[in-house]
Formats: sequence, C-alpha cells, structure tokens
Amino acid sequence: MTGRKTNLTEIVVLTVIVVAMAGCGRGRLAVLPGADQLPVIEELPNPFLFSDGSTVKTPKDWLRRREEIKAMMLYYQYGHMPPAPRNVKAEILSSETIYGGATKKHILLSMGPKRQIKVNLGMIVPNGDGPFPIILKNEGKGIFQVPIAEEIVKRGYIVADYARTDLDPDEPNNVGPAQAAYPDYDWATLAVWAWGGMRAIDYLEALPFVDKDKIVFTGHSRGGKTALLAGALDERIDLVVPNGSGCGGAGCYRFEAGRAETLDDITKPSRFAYWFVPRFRDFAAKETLLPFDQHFLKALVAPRALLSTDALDDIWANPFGTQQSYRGAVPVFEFLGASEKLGIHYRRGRHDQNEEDWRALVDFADMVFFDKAPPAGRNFDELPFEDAPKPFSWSPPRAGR
Ligand code: GTR
Repeated sequence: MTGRKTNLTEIVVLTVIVVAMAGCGRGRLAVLPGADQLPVIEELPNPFLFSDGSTVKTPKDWLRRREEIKAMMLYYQYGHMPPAPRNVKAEILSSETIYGGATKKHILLSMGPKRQIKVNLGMIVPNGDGPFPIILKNEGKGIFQVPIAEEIVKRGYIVADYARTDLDPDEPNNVGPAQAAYPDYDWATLAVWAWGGMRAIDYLEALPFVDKDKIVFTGHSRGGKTALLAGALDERIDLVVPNGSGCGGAGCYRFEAGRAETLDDITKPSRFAYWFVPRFRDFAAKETLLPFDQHFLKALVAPRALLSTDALDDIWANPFGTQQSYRGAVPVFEFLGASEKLGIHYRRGRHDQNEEDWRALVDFADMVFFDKAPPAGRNFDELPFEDAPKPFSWSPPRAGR
C-alpha cells in the first residue's frame, strides 16, 4: 500500500508538471494512473488534498491545487481542448427590432483553422446602450429557444444561445467539425460543446454593449453538463448555471437516490460514451476509484458564482447527488470567502429548464451581480434531502493559516 502510494504521488506530480509545461496537445500529454492503480475513496474526495498528500493551506495554494484538479478531470473524464483560436469572426445574418425596442440578431461565428468551424448564435439585446449583463445558453439544434426571453430582456439582460451541434452533432462514432479541425486533441463531445461556448464568449465579451463582468453561462441536461464544464475552466464566466445536469454534471457519481443515471449507464457504447474520453468507462461500477467527484468541478468555479437548478422528480438526473456534491463544494467556496456565490435551487416537476428555473437563474444573477434580495420565499441554500448523511469526513483548512 505504501509503495503504491509513493508511485502514485510521483506519477501525478510529474504529470501535472508535464501537462503544465506542454499545454494541451494530445501527443505531448503524460499518463496518469489507471483506474486499477488508484486507491478506493468511499466518500467525496477531499478537494484540499494535493496528490502528493500535502494540503492546501492558503488561497494561493488553492490556485496550484486548482490546476491539478483541472488536469485530472480533463484527463480522466472530458479530454483536452485546443487553445482559443483568436480568430473568431462574426457575420450578422439578420437583425430586427422586437419587444418594442430590443434587437434580435442572428449571427454566424466562424473560427479555427481556415475558419472551418461555423456556429449559429442568437442574441436579443435590451433597448439602450448598456453595458448589459448577458446570459448565454448552449442549445441542441437551433437558437432563440429561451422560454421567457422577453421577461428576461425586460429585466435588463441580454439573452443569447448557440447551437452546440454545429460544433459536434451529438452522434456516436462521428468526428464533428470541431474535432476534424483539431485532430490532435482527445476532446470528447462535452468538451467540444463547452469550448464552443468559450468561443462565443470570445466574441460576446468584446462587444461594447456587453458587461464582461456579468457573463452567465447555462444549459439544460447535456447542456447543463456542458455549462458546468465551461464554467469550471473559463474564468471569464461570472455565473455558471447547470440545469438538470445530473450524471457528468452537477450530480455526483458516488451517491444517488432512486434509479439515477450512473457512470456505467452514461458511458455505455450504446448510449453516451462519446461524450467522454474512452478511459472514463474504466470507472464504470467502480466510482469509488475516481480520484475526484463532481464537487471538484463545482469547486473550480469558486470564487465565481454557481447555481445549480434541478427538479425533484427528475430522479434520473440525480437531484439527491446534486445536493451531495453541493455540500462537497461548500467548504471550497467558504475557504475562498465566496459562500454566498454558491447556490442550489429545486422545484417540483420533471426534466426541463422551465420558466421557474429561468426565474430562479435571473433572481440569483440579480443577487450576485446587483445585490438585489431575491423575492420572498426564494432561497438558494435550501436542501430538500434533509436526512442525507454528510458525504465526507474531511474538514476545510482555515483560510490564511
Ligand atoms: C438523457 C441522458 C442524460 C441527459 C439527457 C438530456 O438521456 O441520460 O444524461 O443528458 O439525456 O440531455 O436530455
């Protein structure tokens, strides 16, 4: 056991250094231990523990640990993305006035080698000069699908959405346009979609009427997984709102209640194996070997803001596990002095990002961006599974020690 631990430590430390030095190109990536070399961790792993066994003691230490967590989660779960191409170009295909003064624009973004990746982006901008906070959503096919867009625009927010399937069509055994443009990267579909959101932000944050300190990124279900991944990695995103994201998103792998989707379910070749790197399936029915759980992804967002919105009857999306990973992320937000930036919201009902979810999102955004108190009865720290046992035994370091 001791011998194995020493090896593991050495490999992980070396790998992190190599990854940091080499960038993200697949050919140059070092190898982390395989599932069969990793120790069993029954509880939610300790995010403050470096892979060499030392602990985070200061917020500065956390920055180093954050890089380690990023490297690990991309290696085992999502794959590595190419850097920003810095050549995102926008063509405005149409522009019209709606809602008595707002502007609705259909934009085609092109990017990457030979600008061969093309992504449709929709945007509705309130009347006036701004700068306005912006809510960007990733969609499947099609754009302009936010259910209460008019209400949100009237509350002073830009709503925007992009068609993630323009980057990757959401089919197995398919090399989509983004993967074809960057064949040297091992990015799986969720990473491709998240990267597309970051590229939309490259364009949006440079617009004079966009408040680049108030960028929200959201999505539903597989789009929620996408949103959380992008939000964990891209520090330009000020508020991340995964909705109904469950397995591979805001739910954790180690704990679930009822028949929620498991790592084994989601990575089956007949289902969504292609959303993840192939080695992720090595952890099917062996979740306790994962050196992380999804509270690590949430922790990467801190000290920026994160709200997960979920439906209590959406059992497959593991609302219970979302509460447990929220609890696992709380200590990191607290440690970084950002406890009020982490929120959770449940409603009754099924798998959807409905009007109620959107209203919760905008109320939370109003609170973190403008210090506006939420309407009476709206809480962002209410845990519906009151009897759930605490999913970890570690305690957070005291900041500044
Ligand atoms: C389900 C899948 C979930 C979720 C959902 C969706 O079938 O099991 O992980 O992603 O699809 O995107 O609607």
